[in-house]
This record gives sequence, C-alpha cells and structure tokens, in this order.
Amino acid sequence: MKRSLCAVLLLSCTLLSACHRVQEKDTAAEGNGTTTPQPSDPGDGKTLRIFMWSDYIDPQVVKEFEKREGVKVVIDTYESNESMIAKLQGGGASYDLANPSNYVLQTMVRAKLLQPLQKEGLKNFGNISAGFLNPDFDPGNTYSVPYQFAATGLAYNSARYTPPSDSWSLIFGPGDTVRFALLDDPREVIGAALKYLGYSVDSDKVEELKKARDLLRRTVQKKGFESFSGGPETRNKLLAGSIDLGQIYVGDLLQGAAENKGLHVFLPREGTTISTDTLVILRGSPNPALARRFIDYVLEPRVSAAISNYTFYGNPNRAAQAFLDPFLKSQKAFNPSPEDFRTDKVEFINELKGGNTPRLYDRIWTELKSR
Ligand code: SPD
Repeated sequence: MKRSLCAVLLLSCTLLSACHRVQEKDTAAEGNGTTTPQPSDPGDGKTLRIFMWSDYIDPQVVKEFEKREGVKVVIDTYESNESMIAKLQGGGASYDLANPSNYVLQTMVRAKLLQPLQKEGLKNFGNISAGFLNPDFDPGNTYSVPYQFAATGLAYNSARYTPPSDSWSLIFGPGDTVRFALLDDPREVIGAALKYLGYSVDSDKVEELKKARDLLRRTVQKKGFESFSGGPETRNKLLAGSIDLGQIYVGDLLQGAAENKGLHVFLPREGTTISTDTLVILRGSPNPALARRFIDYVLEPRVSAAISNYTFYGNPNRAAQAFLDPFLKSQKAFNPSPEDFRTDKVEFINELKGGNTPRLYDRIWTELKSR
C-alpha cells in the first residue's frame, strides 16, 4: 500500500492547516450527503463504550478523560478484526467507538457499520502526521483517524530459549522441537506463511494460497504447536515458559520487555506484516458527540504520546513525537527502516481484492481453526 508506506516514511512531514471545531450535539452524524445513522440505544451522554484491541491504551489516559468529561468509559476488547466485525454485525452490543485495522475499514463501510467522522469538528486533527492523512483505505479520512501501528515479529524469552536463526523456518521449517504459538488472526497467520514462501501478504493467486494452506496444515499438526493466541496472551506464555517462540505484534512484546530483559522480538528475515489501527465512530453509536470528543482527546500530543509510551506501539501523531519515550526509538523491531519497506521485508496488509479471494482466506482459516 503505497500511501501506508509513505505514512511510515513521512512521519515528520508537514501538517494540514488547523481545522475549525464545529458545534457538537449528542445526535448521530448529519449532513455530508449520508444517511443519518440510527443509534440502537438512546445514549445518556455519560457513558462511552469502546471496542478495541486488548492492552492498547494507557488506563491513566482513560481515567483523565473520565474526569475531564464527568463520564464513564467502558472498554471491551478483541484479538482480531474478524471477531470484532462478527460481534458488531451480530448486534446485541452498543459501542460508540471501534479500533479496526486499515485493511478492514472499507469492509465496515460496506457493511454500514460506520458513520462519518466529521473531521472538521476535530480541533486536533491537524496533529496527525502528513503520511497518515487521506490514506488509500479511507480517502479524505471520512471515517477514521490513525491510532497506532506495529509490525508483527517472532518473540522469545532468552531466560529459557534462544533461537538459532532469525527465520520463520523456526516455525514453518521441517523441524519440530520448538513449542510455539501463532496469532489468533487470519491475515497475520496466512500472511506469515505467504512471506516465508516468498509471496505477498495480500496474495490473490490460488497456487500461492494453496501452498500457504498446505504449509499451515503441516505447521498446526506439529507437536510443538501450542495455540492460536492474542498478543498479550502470547507474551504471558513466553514469560511463563509454556512456549519457546511466539508470533506477536511487536508492541505487545515490548510492553513486557521493558520490565523483563529476557523478552526479545525480531522481524523474521523472510519478511513480515504491518498494519495501522484506526479509531472510528460506529453507525449505531449511542453517544457520537462524546465519541468525537474522545477521538479529539486522543489526538492531543501528550495524550497520544502517553498511549504509545504505555503500549509500545508506533505513533502517527506528528505533534506527539517529541513526547515519546527514547526506549521506543531504540528498538529495531519497533522502527522498521525505509529499506525494510522498499524491499517488502515489512509489508502492509491491505484489503483483499478480487471476487473469490476473501473466501479462499476464510476457508484456509476455518480449516486451521477446526483442526
Ligand atoms: N494488543 C494490541 C494489538 C494491536 C494489533 N494491531 C494490528 C493487527 C492487525 N492484524
């Protein structure tokens, strides 16, 4: 994704001019030529419900917003975009905000799950790094602001195990002596297999996908395969010594590495995935004005930096860069180089295009999960 590549390379580029704040009220979005979304619950204006990736925000930042606004923030978490969308489509839960990755944004738009952001009303929108503005996956930032980003790596706990190489072959190769976990995330797992085989993480070629499927079939049949797990769970398993290696979002591992010097993460030499997570307002949001104020709050430089300093994820906010912890910048896996992007060692996950392709990925994943 060209624009996403620019996003990372152009972190320090110039800002958009400051935007004007518009009058807000607790009704769903109006105007913009779109249908007015209908909340499924009447909002009380006092409770903000967020559906987000686990371990992805500083609790202090949440407390500060609650104090400032005199509201309660409730956060539920998920471990994959697919499970998040399934829950939203299933109804039954009224969230105001969600936290999808770039590559499912348009899926959510087509499923009518989102309402326009009305970015003109966000006084801190101009803080976003230029490279993250107007992305291919959301032209004009109609629905989203960038939240955080990270590549996916392989992690280990050197107190218990030190990998003999920096290759995905530790997991995908013929050996079966290592205990390992894979992320509970279809695009990450299939993407890793595709990278190991020398293909794009967005491959739509049936032959390539068959090879990835066969490789993954063999992989999950190994006695060393322990589980499909979320990032924080994998970190805990590494700490507890129940696995030797874990596929993990770099940020989730670094959160533990700051306190436990044995935890390490690397980007496998054959290449890996990266994606940007966003904040979006859900179409059925009971409190869209409060949701918009939360997004604006998160875009404040110190708030945005506090979130990254806590979560160890990449920060797309130009004005926040000065407040980032130097530890973050010292981590190679946290800072892929321009060369890593140029050579596709780090490749953005994009939305799958092409009639049957998403179904092929679904089929592979369903088979793996029902092994
Ligand atoms: N614990 C936070 C996880 C954030 C994951 N972000 C991107 C995932 C894309 N597959």
